[in-house]
Amino acid sequence: MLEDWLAEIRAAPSLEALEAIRVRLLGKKGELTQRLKGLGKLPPEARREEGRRLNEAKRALEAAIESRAGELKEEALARRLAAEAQDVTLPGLPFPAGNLHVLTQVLGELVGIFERMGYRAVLGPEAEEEFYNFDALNIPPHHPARDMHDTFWLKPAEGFEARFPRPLLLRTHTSPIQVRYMSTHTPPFKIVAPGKVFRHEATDATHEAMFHQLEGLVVGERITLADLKGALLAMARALYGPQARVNFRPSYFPFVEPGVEFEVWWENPRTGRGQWLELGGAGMVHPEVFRAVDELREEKGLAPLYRGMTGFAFGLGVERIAMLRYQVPDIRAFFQNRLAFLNQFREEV
Ligand code: FA5
Repeated sequence: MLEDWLAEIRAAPSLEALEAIRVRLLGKKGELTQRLKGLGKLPPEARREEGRRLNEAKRALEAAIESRAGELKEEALARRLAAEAQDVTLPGLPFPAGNLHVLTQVLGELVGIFERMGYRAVLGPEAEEEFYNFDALNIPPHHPARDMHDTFWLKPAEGFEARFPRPLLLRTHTSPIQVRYMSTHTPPFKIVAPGKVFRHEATDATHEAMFHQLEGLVVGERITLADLKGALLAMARALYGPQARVNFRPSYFPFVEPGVEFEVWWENPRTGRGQWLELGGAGMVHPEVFRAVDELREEKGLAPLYRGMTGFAFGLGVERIAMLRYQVPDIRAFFQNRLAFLNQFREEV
């Protein structure tokens, strides 16, 4: 009898089944409990013998139930752990690697070319004061040159007017950096300044309301137009190879005298055909700009150093270079953020 019960306990398939067996055998009305209760009806000698046997059986059953319960609990835990396990060996989701925008790449290349010629790269603010963008560059109010730069004016948020006493605008060119740099630095020096510029213009295939320029400024003694041409020719050769040529056409910018527009002879390696590519404006720094800089320096308590200085400056459109190099027919493609377009210009890594 005991062996059958023990076998039944060892085979109990679940904790519930085990509990049912325990109640059936050891519960208040359980089979073994009944027999223990029945001991009193036996004669004394048989009672002792039977009592010992039944109590042993009871202990054996309790031990077996406890042991089986332990087994079942362990099995249940193992099953739960298996079911809830995370497979950390699954391969991760591929994360697309980004890359620099094509215009950032071209600007970086241009800056690198000039850095190798000893220029220092500097930056200026995109939200600029009217004074630096226009007045100090010899473009007084009502000067027609202001119309040519259709300007985005910034209005201070309500309550912040006192923080911005002077009118702010989105710079229409990188030339204000010339004035900012000279007002705090001592010549001679050579700098380039890359960055975004903004014009409130109707857009078309070659004009955007936001585009990029690279400004250059060299100031020292006896700087000439020939130095300017030499610098631009070195840049053109670095960009387009030793055959590159640079051409100057007379032009007008209030902050240079004489002023030129310069073009670079560019041979399309795919078609083998060449063409003049108009890149930007340039010239010798106007004495009025040096005068404005010295005035500003005196206001800041710095020595006026620029009277009688010579220097050249240039400012070129970066999109033009990228459009020709990569045969991009519409400047607006650069800023539409379509990956199919941008992914064509992945850098080699
Ligand atoms: C200027 O902005 C002068 N600051 C350049 C300069 C600097 C002259 C230093 C003398 C000395 P301009 O407005 O021409 O000049 O613009 C320069 C170049 O920017 C143009 O030749 C052209 O390549 C590019 N550009 C001008 N407007 C746009 C536009 N809306 N979209 C794209 N590129 C433009």
